[in-house]
Amino acid sequence: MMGDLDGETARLSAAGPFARIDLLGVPAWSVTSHTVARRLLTDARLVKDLNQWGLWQQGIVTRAWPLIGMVDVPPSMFTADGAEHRRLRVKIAQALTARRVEDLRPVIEGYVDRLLDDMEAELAKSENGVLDLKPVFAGPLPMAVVCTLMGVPESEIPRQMKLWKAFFSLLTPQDERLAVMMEVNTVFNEMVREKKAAPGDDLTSALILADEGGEPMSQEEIAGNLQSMIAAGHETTIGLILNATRGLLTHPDQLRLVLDGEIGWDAVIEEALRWDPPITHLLMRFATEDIEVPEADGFVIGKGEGVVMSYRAIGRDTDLHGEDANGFDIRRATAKKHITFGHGPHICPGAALSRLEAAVALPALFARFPEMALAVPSEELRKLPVMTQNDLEAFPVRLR
Ligand code: STR
Repeated sequence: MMGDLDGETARLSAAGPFARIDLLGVPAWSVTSHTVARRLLTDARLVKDLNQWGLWQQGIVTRAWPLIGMVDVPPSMFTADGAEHRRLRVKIAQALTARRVEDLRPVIEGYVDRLLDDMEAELAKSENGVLDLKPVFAGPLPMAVVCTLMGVPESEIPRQMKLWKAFFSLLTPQDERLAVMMEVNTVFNEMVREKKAAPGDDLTSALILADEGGEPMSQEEIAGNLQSMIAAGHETTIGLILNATRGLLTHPDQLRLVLDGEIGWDAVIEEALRWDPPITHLLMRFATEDIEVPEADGFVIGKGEGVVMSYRAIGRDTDLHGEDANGFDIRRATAKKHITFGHGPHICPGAALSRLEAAVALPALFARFPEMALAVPSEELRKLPVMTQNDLEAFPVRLR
C-alpha cells in the first residue's frame, strides 16, 4: 500500500467519496471528496474521542495496533471535542499569535542561511556535486524552528528527531513505539514543570501563563499540546519543503516562471500543499450516531465507525480541481481552495508558521543553487515507511 502513493491515492479516489480501507488490520472509512470532507469536518457528531470507537470499546483495537499512537495520545487540543476543545484552542490562540509567528522570520532566515552555508562547504568536499537535501536542509530546519518557538533547548533536538522518527516508522517494533510515546510524554511534562518555575520568552511559557485567566489547562493538557505541536510542527514541514521542491524540479518550465518573478512563491506553496500534502491520511474521527451524508448520495456512516481524512486524495478531487488534478500546476486557479491544513474547529493552528518556513526556505534554496536538479529520476524517490505522513527517505540533488 505504501510504496506506490500515486496508485494508492488513485484507487481510493476511484472508490468514491467514501472508500472502505484496511489500516493494518483495522477497518475504517476513508474520505476522498473535498465537499464531503468539508461537510464532515464541521459535523459535531463526528468526534475525536477514542471512547466512541466501536472497535476500541469491543477490545478489537488495542495498544498493540501499530497506529495506536495516532489516536490514543495524551489529552490535548488534538483529542478534545466541543466546549473542551474550544477551551484548549483559545489558550493556543493566545499563545501562538500572528505576532509570535512573524517574530520567527529572522530566526528562520538565520537557520536557512546557516544550512545553505554548510551545504556549500559540503559541496566543496564532494566529488560529484550531489547532496541529499533531506539531512542537510529540509530535515533540520522545521525541528530547529519549532524548538525555538517552544523554548526547547538545542541540546534536546537530536533526541527529539530520533524519538519522532521511531514514533512514525512502521518498522519500529510496537513495544519500542510505546516506550517512545512514554518517553516523549515524560520529557514534556518535565519541561512544563521547569518552565513553570523559570518562564522564558517562548510558547511553552506563554501557554502556562495563558492558564492564569479562565478555566485552566491541566499540566497533562499543556504537555499534550506541546507534544502535539512538536510532532506536527516538524514532520509536516519537512514534507512541504521537499514536495514543493520536487514539484518545481520535475516541472522546469514552472520553475522558470517563478525564478523570473512571473509567479509568486505563495502559488508554489499552495499548489504543493494540494498536489502532494505532507499528510496522506489523518486518523481519526468517530461517529457518535449514524450519520447520513447527503453530499455522498445519502451514504451512512454507522455509529461507532472510524473515519479517516485522506488529504492526498482530497487534494486531487477532480470535482473541484478538474480532470488534470493529478498534475502539478502553479497556475491552477483552484489551488488555494485546498484543505490540506484541515477545516473547521481543528484546522491546523500552525499553518501560518509552516507557510512562513516554506516561503523563506524555498526562494533562498533556489537562489543559492539555481542549477539544482534531481540526481535520480523522480519515480525513484522512496517514501519513508510511514502510513499517515508523506515524507521521503532521501532527496538526492545535484547542486552544480
Ligand atoms: C503524535 C503523537 C502525540 O503525542 C500527539 C499527537 C497529536 C497531534 C498529531 C500527532 C500526534 C501526529 C502528527 C499529526 C499531529 C496533528 C497534525 C499532524 C497528526 C498524534 C499531522 O501530521 C498533520
